[in-house]
Amino acid sequence: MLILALALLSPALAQDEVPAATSQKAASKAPSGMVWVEPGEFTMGWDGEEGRPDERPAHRVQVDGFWIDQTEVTNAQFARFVEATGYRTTAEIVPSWEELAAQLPPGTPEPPPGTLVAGSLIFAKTPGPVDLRDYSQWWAWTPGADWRHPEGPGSSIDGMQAHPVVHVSWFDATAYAKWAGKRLPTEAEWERAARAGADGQRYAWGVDLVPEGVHRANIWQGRFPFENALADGHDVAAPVGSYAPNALGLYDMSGNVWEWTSDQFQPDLYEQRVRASGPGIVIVNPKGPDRAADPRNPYSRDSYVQKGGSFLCHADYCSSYRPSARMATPPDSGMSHLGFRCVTTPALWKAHREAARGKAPSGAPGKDAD
Ligand SMILES: [Ca+2]
Ligand SMILES: [Ca+2]
Repeated sequence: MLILALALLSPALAQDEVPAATSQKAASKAPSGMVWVEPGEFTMGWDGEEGRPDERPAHRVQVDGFWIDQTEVTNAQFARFVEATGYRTTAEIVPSWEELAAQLPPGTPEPPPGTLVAGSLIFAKTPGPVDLRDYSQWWAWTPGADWRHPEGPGSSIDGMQAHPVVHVSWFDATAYAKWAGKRLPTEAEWERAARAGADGQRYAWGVDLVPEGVHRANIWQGRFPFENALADGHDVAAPVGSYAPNALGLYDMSGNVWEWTSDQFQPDLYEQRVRASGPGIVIVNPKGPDRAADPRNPYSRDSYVQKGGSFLCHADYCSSYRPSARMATPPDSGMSHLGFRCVTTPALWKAHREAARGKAPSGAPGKDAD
């Protein structure tokens, strides 16, 4: 089901240079709604008991400083982008057979003309217990579902301006980020921001899932995927910022909706890294590989990492609200529990502001971003 969409070429991400500004200066000049993450080291991945093979081994990573959105991108924010640009999301465009075939086993017969339709995947509770290995039982391909119609035709985002935008593909998220003078975070940047200095801990806030009885994330309680006990107060996505932030002031880095990153997924990536660099070596500004090797999507060249888990994550099922947990889907995937947030750097932000003012690009003499 996750491969029902476009297999377009990946647009190149904006490349920015290591910021020359000091951390203090950068922190004091944060773009609206963003916070500064200091350059530094952290432990990426997790060797603890809940850790899945693709989270191992934990290894030391260093990333440059960057700003990151405090919240997931909201419907209101995404609407401004669409109004300004006329952008149409992947879920609103009928996929072509050529694009779809590239993600399917060779020899898959072409469907009859007119049967490919625009749409997205919507979560639907099952009537009762199901085999949790078969996620097709709780995901429904829904023609007409898109970011403005999150539950399909007839639904709307009226009154949901502060909810995270969903049904956005990686292409959509990347396009929004570029328009906003930002980019998607690398997986390393995202995980460093989520951990917020709490190095080597199971959760962004410590070692207990519900410390002192206070829910710190919008996830799933009860029996997945048919009975949600709602102990955290929300059945599906909540307005951004409904739960306490982490130590950096970032909301919903755990739960609510999954968040796209700029990195391609390979399940043994961390083993490869450590093998290539040697044990004990700090890996600087890692980025994903050039192409994915995703067992969930074996015919797709591209599959991008998502982080943070969602309102569907359950302690017995995936526990993906841990900062080290990894998920991935092809870049054309839209789902009702998948959104994003952006990062930017002093260099990238300065270039954006100059472009907005119609000035010469970064590097020209006499310019001043502020
Ligand atoms: Ca919940
Ligand atoms: Ca999230």
